[in-house]
Amino acid sequence: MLDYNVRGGKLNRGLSVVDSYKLLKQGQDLTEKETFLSCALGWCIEWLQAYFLVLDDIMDNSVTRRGQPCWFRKPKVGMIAINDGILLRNHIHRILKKHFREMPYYVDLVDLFNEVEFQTACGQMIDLITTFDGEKDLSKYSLQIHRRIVEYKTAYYSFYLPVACALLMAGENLENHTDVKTVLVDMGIYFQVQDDYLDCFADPETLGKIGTDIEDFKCSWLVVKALERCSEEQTKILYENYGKAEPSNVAKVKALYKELDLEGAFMEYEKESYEKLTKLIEAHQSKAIQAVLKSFLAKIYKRQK
Ligand code: GPP
Ligand code: MG
Ligand code: MG
Ligand code: MG
Repeated sequence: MLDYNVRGGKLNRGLSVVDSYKLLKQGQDLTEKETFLSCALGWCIEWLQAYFLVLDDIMDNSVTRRGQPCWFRKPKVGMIAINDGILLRNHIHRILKKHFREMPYYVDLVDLFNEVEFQTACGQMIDLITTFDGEKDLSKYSLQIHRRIVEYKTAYYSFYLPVACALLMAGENLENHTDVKTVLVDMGIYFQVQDDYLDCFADPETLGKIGTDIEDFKCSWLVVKALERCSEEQTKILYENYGKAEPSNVAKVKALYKELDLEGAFMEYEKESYEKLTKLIEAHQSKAIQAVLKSFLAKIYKRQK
């Protein structure tokens, strides 16, 4: 179960703990213990990610993940996957206790993981209740709602958490770094817009997962942009076909996305986001923190998977 679900990802989040910690140490070599501890924290985030993905794939009725069937789709697994998700989660705190209990920042670390998990579950809740089957209504979808969902379901655990872990290891008080959090949350929103875009436009072979956002009636960045650009006639097509599982309905939505040049809209958004984030980063007073944020942005800019 661990080999199947924890491995096989890009390790962006986990490696960012190690990379960020190195940059915060400004070129000093890490001791063996520091390397080990930053790796251990990186793996805690990868286990957190595995836990979220195992459960998210059940909730989103997904088919594949990281180039293989979703864990719950394995004939011998099914809904046992829910308990596996819980076990993955429990191990985070076992790893923290085993390696960090003597550290002065242990309580802050435990609190950080708990808070971020809570924020993610809240984001997942809004994601799920806006798509609730009984009240499918596209007119309630807007950029504000999209932003609220993705800030909570993605940005905190994917972007703020790795850097916050590195800051705690470096002896920093997180309350003094709310400006760093703001930039990372914006970066996380950009990352989830990419995820929404790739869900429809990437090759599933490269992406490692088959998109389900159209079928699932998700408040995706694409559908929000489409609604902004649609004529009356096109709006009708969208209302009639969005959120249905039949391939012919999905194909009509995809054809409409092409007609509306959402690929172009995304390219433009990507360029603007990159410029905006770069400016925000360069305004930060600390060069070490600038380097941390820039290296994270470089990892995701124009990603294909
Ligand atoms: C990504 O949404 C968000 C998560 C994986 C958080 C899940 C949170 C839980 C509390 C279970 P997504 O559904 O767009 O991701 P993907 O496209 O990878 O399925
Ligand atoms: Mg999903
Ligand atoms: Mg989801
Ligand atoms: Mg997605």
